[in-house]
Amino acid sequence: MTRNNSKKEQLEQYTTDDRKKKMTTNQGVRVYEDEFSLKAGKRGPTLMEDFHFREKMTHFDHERIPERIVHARGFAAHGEFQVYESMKKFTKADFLQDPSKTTPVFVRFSTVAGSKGSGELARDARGFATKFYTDEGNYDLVGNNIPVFFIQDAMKFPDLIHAVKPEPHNGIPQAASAHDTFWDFVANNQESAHMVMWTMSDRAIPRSFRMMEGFGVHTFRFVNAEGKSHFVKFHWKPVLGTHSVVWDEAQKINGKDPDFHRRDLWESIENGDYPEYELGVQMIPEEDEFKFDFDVLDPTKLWPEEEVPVQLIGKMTLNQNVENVFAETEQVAFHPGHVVPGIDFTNDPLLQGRLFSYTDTQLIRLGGPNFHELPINRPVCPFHNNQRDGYGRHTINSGPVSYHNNSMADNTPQTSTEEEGGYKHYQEKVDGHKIRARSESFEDHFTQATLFWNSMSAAEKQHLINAFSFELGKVESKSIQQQVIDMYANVSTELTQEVAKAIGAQIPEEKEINITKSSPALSQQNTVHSVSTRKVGVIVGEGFKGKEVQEVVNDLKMNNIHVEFISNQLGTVNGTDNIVYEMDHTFLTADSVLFDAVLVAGGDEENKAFYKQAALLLHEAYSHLKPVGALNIGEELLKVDDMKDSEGVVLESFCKDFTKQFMEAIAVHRHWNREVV
Ligand code: HDE
Repeated sequence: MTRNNSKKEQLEQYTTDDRKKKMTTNQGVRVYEDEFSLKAGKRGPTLMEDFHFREKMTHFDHERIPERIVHARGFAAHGEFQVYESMKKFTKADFLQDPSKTTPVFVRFSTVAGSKGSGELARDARGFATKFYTDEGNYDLVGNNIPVFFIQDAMKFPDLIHAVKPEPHNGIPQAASAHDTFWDFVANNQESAHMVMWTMSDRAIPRSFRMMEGFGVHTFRFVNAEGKSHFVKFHWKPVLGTHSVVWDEAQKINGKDPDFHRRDLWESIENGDYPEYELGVQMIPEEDEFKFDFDVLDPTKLWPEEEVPVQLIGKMTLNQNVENVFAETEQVAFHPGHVVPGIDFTNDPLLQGRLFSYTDTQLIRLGGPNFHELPINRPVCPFHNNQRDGYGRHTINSGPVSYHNNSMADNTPQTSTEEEGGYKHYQEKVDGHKIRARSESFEDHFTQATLFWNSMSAAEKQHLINAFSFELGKVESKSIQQQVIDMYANVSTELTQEVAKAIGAQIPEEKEINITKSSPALSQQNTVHSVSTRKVGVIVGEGFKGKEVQEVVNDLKMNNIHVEFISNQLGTVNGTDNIVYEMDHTFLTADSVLFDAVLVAGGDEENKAFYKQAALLLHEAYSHLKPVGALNIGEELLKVDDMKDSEGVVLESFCKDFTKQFMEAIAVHRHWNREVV
């Protein structure tokens, strides 16, 4: 279904439905035959004059474009944004003035390191890029799901990416940071210490694109109509909370369903479970620039929410899937330099370098300077200037004049005053020597890495220890392992000692770490918990207790929990009381890692093979700390290994209100206490 917004209306002009049409060549000539090339005799050679074959094959031969140098694996959707109340006091950006105004958006989520076909559950940062099609032109908020970055200066970006991508001599490993060159980079570029804490944390393996935060990372500026500026950091807060999977599960999902995240987004939108995110801003008045113990221009630092609160200023809803992945998701071109009046840059040296890179990369990826004319990239407001020609030009600019100043067209297209909406750069006074150097105020690489560690729950700390131990365990060089251990001795003694033990490295001398501060907002433990849109696999066999199961299933569905039935065969499975369910999966096509919870609902009492399969699913879900439940005979499966006494294990015979307790267990997401041995 196409929903109406100004961007979708614009895209409709370019959308073609080929169904029920006559086939033609690209020149519009009707095609007579599309299976056999034109030959000199039935068994003879193909003839050059076969224009249909030539055209079809040539187009096919040129179908691919270079994948993005980073963030190649991505998925996108359309939606809308609305501000809660006018932000006039802080910014003149038109789309942030009027709560009744709806601005179309297009959002692309991505992993960073992997190539286009890689698994989506890689341990990695996620891209979270939003294009707002405002009435004043496109505004792109090109962010990540982690609020800081590995490096402080764009100069180092090619080095960072070379280090994390597959090693060039053998092309291994794909979509993974667990290898020597990445960790060699980390140890020798210690500004990465803070970001690496995040990429080793649960944040790097999100449960869903719908359940991760987004961050603009850099410090931008809001500028109001009076010219007053505030430093601003942007946040996206998912309404469903921020949740992750566990590492063993992530690796298995990559095999069972490498499209897990895109499928989740696609299906949610198709089901009408529209993902929602609130836009938050942290603001610091310009005059307070030097009041903090971090430099506001340093992209390896966050602004603790307890010190600079996040104000929620609007909501984005993703409500429409793309029509065509190549035309939209692949051809969309984001750029942190696409700003509108009221939003401006700062001197963050990472941001400054990005302002160059994003147009540059589109020139090769999208084949020339006219990529702004591709339907997905076109603003919804008119655009006029004297730029002309180039590969793939669509616009037919009429008239002889393509220069400024001119008299032949009354000096049009005309520039605009600030009052008319002309973009006037913020007039910051800059005065300095030309110098290649890092500011001393950027030199503390460890304080916020420790802040992050201090803010984690016990389970999250354990995950960090495990992640470092996994990644460094895959590093072959003992020297690199030791360098990283020595580096993290500056962050946390506990972390370093545990990891050093796990990988057989030398435990470094204990350093005095005086950072005791923590920021509760950084822990996912403190996020929103909800059952809405969670997916439960319900295992049923022939003869299940119809009414009883139906009651549970209906209650789950009423709470917007998605139920999928699993059995040993597809087709229908019959319960008592004439209750019949159509199966969604067999034990072959289902896997516990694809569900948020598993429920064994009973049936097939005598079928040992059935219960063996059910037990496998259940036990794996249990080992990934998921809620598991059992009704009737299924309970036997949970009465082993002390499972029945564990958190998040719900047995019908032990509770009065099974469904209520099962849902409470689902809302918790993962029962971390089970990890404690
Ligand atoms: Fe990017 N980045 N980046 N990046 N980035 C690209 O642009 C770059 C950085 C981010 O879904 C590229 O069109 C440099 C930070 C996202 O299409 C490229 C530096 C953040 C996406 C590029 C950074 C990001 C990209 C590759 C250091 C979070 C995907 C293809 C100075 C705030 C957008 C493309 C999409 C993509 C360069 C650092 C986010 C090469 C030079 C920090 C979400 O231009």
